[in-house]
Amino acid sequence: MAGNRTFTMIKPDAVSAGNIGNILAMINKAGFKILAMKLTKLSSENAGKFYAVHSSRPFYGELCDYMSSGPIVAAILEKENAIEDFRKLIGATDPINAAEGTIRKLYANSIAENAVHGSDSDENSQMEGSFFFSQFERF
Ligand code: IDP
Ligand code: MG
Repeated sequence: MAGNRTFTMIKPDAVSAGNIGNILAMINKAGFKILAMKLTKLSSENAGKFYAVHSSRPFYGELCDYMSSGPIVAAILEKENAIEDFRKLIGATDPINAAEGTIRKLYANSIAENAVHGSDSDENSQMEGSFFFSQFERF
């Protein structure tokens, strides 16, 4: 249903630090239901496609290298007001500016290695979910 789904990734820094379980627990505790989930890895080509919207930004190369540097967890989440509520749960892009108790405040290393992704709109959530999951992999 429109407005009730978002797409997330637990990024390579958080996976390698052993924080998959902690982050999923926070996601569950905040009331999100997991509709699809997998441990996977982006090739640098696919990282480039996923983040094509940022291709003109100065950090694009660094972002693609980082996002393809190790395994990630990709997931589709469901909750009322999912996009906005999930952005609140993860906190600001730069952990220095993230509110206390948010995922990024607790687990992000830096503005670049910031532990999690969260979609910023219904349209992007649809596109991002479809990037990783076929209709047969969603519940
Ligand atoms: P968001 O993830 O909070 O939506 P965006 O501005 O969409 O932030 O940026 C996408 C991702 O690019 C960020 O999550 C972060 O990993 C990376 N990024 C954003 N700004 C910078 C920067 O100034 N330097 C390095 N990496 C950045
Ligand atoms: Mg964004």
